[in-house]
Amino acid sequence: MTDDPYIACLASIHWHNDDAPPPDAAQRDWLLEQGSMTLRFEQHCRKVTVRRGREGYFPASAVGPEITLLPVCDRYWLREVILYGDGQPWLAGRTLIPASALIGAEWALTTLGDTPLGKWLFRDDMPVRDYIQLGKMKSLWARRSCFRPSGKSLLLTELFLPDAPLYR
Ligand code: VNL
Repeated sequence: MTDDPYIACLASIHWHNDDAPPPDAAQRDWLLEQGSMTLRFEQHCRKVTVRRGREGYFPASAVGPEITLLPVCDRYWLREVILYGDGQPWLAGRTLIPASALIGAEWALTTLGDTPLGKWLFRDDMPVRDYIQLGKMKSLWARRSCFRPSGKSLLLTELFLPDAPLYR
């Protein structure tokens, strides 16, 4: 388990269907951001930094319900982070990718270290994003998306923490 309470919150997000109350216009603009959230955060602070939680291969049995959103595989690469804007926690992020997809360019995903994922994902142009599903953890907004770089599947979950600029 993770020792960071914000990362632990990623497991209790309630995912919305179309019937849930929508975010207000300003928050909606953040939540439906198509480009890199790291880049967007960088416009609201001097420096964005990453602190990693769990990172590594996990068996399918350890992944949780979101596994149904990804291709079947016996193990998955998991990366959990907190993203900070000028030292304030702004976002809890979780990335899940089937191990079978970590070939070719995608192998670099395992070597990101403290470099934000967006620097890799958005390096050339906009990768294909299947959908954005919104959700909430108490009063905090969350979203998740499946990206398809070179036909592979990458599930990103992002929880916007209380200090994040979208609540201002
Ligand atoms: C990371 C950075 C992940 C920014 C994110 O969402 C994010 C990361 C999953 O470095 O892992 O918005």
